[in-house]
Amino acid sequence: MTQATVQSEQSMTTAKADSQTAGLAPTAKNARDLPKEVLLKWLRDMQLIREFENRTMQAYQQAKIGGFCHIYTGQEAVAVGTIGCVNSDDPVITAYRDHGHALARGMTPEACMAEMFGKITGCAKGKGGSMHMFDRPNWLFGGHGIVSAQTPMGAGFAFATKYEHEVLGKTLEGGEAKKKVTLCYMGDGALDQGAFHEAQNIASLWGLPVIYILENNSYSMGTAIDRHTANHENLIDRAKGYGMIGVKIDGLDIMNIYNEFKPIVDQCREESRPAFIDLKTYRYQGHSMSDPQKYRTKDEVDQYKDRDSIAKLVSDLMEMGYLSEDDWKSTQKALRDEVRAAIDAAESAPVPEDDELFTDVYANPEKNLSPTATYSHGTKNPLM
Ligand SMILES: Cc1ncc(C[n+]2csc(CCOP(=O)(O)OP(=O)(O)O)c2C)c(N)n1
Ligand SMILES: [Mg+2]
Repeated sequence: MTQATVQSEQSMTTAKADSQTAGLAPTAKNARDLPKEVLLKWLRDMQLIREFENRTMQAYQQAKIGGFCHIYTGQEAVAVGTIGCVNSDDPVITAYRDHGHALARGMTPEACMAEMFGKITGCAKGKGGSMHMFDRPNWLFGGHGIVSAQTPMGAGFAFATKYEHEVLGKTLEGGEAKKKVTLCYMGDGALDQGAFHEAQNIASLWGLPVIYILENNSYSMGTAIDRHTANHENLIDRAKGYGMIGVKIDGLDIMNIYNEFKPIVDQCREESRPAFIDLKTYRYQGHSMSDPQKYRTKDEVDQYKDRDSIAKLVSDLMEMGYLSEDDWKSTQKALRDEVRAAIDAAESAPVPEDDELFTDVYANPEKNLSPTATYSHGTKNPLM
């Protein structure tokens, strides 16, 4: 396969959403009034993430995936529910536990899995791996491994979209500028990083439409939140200190997430202001694939599994008459097949050519401003 063929195939696999004809978020006030298709799509996406993550763990244990790898099971309702409240061309940025956000945003399982296998068909052509899922056509800007590094960038995206709308009157590409909201996800370990406080200050001072979504799973690696964060039960007070909207939401019930989160998205978009959401959730697996989990009990994990967000949505949809036992079985089977196909495709895809090492690594928008000014894609970086 030539490089050109690989690249055009790859952009087809990741480019599900067309930024020019962006999908709009639904408008119903209550999740129960949403069209049946929307609710079934949520269930499908959550189960896709669960299946994908279970197979990722297997592939990792078989040493088909290298590097750090963080599993999202337990937290599915957060990515699917919050992304379900925004338009498909609103920017999204997150930390390293990012497979769920990528899939919820519309990245194909093939592109996501191949990225972890280090293959050229991956969303970052195999150079990013598990922690760096990027999908420009679907407005996903990472996947970031440095705790809290994404929080100032979230403010930056909100600044850019506000500037396009209010100052330029068009996008940098010359398209229609709209009022956009940026979703910036973070873990509880990012709460006390200085970068986050600086970002909140600027976001509030300049009225930036960014929503910081704290995926509060109570642990930063092996350190429980009551051991790493002061006044952790009243985190939204911190947001108020910065003059931001601050709301605490139960993140295990996707209908509840929609009901509480959608009005905040609408307000931030309309009034161009930032928010901080303390979304309580739980991760079922260890911090990463190498975590003996001595810091929590099996009982605690089981208590959260008893409140599983997928089981809750299945039972709600059955009670509403939108889903039968047979439908659910066939959905699960179809997703198992889809993820298996993604694994097979990742396994058989080629690894990147050597010159990929120097492609898409540096950008030189301003020629002559840096010693790498003469560098162009595919050529050797003069600094190396
Ligand atoms: C600045 C920085 N310090 C330390 C680390 C090491 N580290 C990686 S993940 C992590 C825990 C972060 O936990 P949290 O933000 O709660 O996210 P979660 O893993 O729960 O999704 C730490 C300390 C890092 N990547 N970056
Ligand atoms: Mg955490």
